[in-house]
Amino acid sequence: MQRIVWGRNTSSNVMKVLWGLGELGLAFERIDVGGAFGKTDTTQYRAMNPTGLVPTLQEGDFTLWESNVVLRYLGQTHASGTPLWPTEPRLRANIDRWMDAQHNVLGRPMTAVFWGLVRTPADKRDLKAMATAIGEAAHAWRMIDAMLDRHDHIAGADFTLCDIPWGVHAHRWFGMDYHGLTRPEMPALRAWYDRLSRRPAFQQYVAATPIV
Ligand SMILES: N[C@@H](CCC(=O)N[C@@H](CS)C(=O)NCC(=O)O)C(=O)O
Repeated sequence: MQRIVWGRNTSSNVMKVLWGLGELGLAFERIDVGGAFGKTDTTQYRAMNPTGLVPTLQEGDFTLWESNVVLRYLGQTHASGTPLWPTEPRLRANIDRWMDAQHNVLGRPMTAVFWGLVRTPADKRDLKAMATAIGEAAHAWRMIDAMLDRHDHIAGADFTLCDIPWGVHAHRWFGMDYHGLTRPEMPALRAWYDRLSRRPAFQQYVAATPIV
């Protein structure tokens, strides 16, 4: 079955799907759309994904978008009942909530930090808004640091689907020093990030792409 990921590889939401596919050892083709590549406002793309955002996954005649939903779908179809995506309802719900929290708690401030530091020239930055966003992002990361103080991964001892969305953003959080980000120390978070950095699929689909 042909599997296609539509989306530029510099997008955090595309990276989640690529990393997930890599963890599962699933073959796919990727087509650059979005950002400078454009092509997301075409009739053909909007028919697949009416949001006009990336990523979009195509598997044969099935189409899916929303990165965390795509991860759950891949977990369900290729890793159900494994530590990555267990079937026991409470274990799964725990993983699920951390995936939602990435979008709902970290998403907005992290986007503001990233756009402010990486995609806005230094003389055009709104420093007050940046400081607020960094504080809010740090609050979200502290939550994760507290989990990682208790176990090696966010939901428990094992690497699970919820480590992927947070891990993509951890790469930016720890990689934005170059752009002038100063962060509060969070040793457990840093140790987890170092563990993720040893995973081949993370290296290939997240770490190898410049933060731009
Ligand atoms: N909730 C969506 C958000 C998707 C999203 O915001 N994608 C961004 C890139 S990270 C996008 O499409 N930006 C416009 C573009 O790249 O052209 C998801 O998780 O897939």
